[in-house]
Amino acid sequence: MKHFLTGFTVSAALLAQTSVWALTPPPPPTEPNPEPTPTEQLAEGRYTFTNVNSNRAITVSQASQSDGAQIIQQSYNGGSHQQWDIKLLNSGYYSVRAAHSGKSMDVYEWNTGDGADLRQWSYLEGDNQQWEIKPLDNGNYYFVSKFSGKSIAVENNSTQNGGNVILWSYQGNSSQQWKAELIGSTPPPSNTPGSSCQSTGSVTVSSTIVVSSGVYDGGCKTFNPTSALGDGGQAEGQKPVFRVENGATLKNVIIGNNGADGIHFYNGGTIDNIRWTDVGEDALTVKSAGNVTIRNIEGYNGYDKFMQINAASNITVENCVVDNMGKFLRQNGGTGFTVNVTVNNCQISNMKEAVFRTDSNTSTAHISNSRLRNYGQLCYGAWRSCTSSNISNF
Ligand code: ADA
Ligand code: CA
Ligand code: CA
Repeated sequence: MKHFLTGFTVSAALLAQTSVWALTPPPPPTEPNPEPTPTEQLAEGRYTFTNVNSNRAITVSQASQSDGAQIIQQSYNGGSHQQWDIKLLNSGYYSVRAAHSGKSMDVYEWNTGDGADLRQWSYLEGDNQQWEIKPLDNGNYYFVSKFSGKSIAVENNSTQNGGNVILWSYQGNSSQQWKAELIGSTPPPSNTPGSSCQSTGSVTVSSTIVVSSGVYDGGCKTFNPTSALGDGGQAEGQKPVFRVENGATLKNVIIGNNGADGIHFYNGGTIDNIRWTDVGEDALTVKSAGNVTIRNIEGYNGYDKFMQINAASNITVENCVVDNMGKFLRQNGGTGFTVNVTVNNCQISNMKEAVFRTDSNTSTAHISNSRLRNYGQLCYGAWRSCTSSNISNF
């Protein structure tokens, strides 16, 4: 049974009277462990919590990102919506936040009663979002809400997938006890300011600006292409706003709302402190082989690709914020040359298809120390290797 407290308030007294759970005899206490593992306060980290009665994991229903999403029990399948980051607060209680969303276990609608619903909500450090996680002699744990003193339980002692997770006075039942399994440390929040430019004025660009040596400093002006370069839509063959060649550097640039074909690289180069306010056909393209360094950038609202890679290259991306694209990086379809890309300290969200896509089985990708949200597949295609480390979801 899904709890019926949705969108309107029902008093705690009414809940207590009408809940079926109150009428169901509790299951027998768990078998005492013959050699009890000494239990201890849980260390901070990322955990799964598995119900002792049902052997199912505390899960945010359908991996929802929304406030108010149901918390239920499901067989554990490795999803980050079944993983919880716990942190000891100054109050002496823990925060308990879903790894996929960063949102908190929350006593829904500040309901003090037995049968109150447990939902996901943005973390506000409320008393209804703070928990004791108490060790038992049998090696298991139970949760106590700082707000209500009630314990986390599975409604009606359900053993089924989808069984609702609620609050109830602690009675020692196995459906109120949880196995805690540490699966890793909580990744640190990354520091991803993107570009620091505030626009200092605008420049009209009617032919591509070529940066062929040294450093071109755009002074944080907004560069607006005319229709001579393209319209920033999805037509191929538009011209770039900047062309960076032979190891030169382009820095302190805002590319305005007609993004045309962004920035092209020939024989390697560096871009630093760049913002695309509305990515055009794509944001940047590697046109010939080289080493490309990309740092302190942010880009928004590309229809298809952010980075288009049309030649063998080593690409380093450091500190980026990229939102709302088809793909973060695409090696040109059907090509077999080798691209090695490393991405560090980035925030990537709302990719319709993937973060990394290639058709080349010699190419590699790695992303580290980054935050991801709603990104489709991390690795799409034939990658020789495509790996990640220290990723958090938000
Ligand atoms: C598409 C298109 C390629 C190339 C690329 C790009 O992948 O199929 O031919 O134009 O875009 O560089 O934007
Ligand atoms: Ca294209
Ligand atoms: Ca293009």
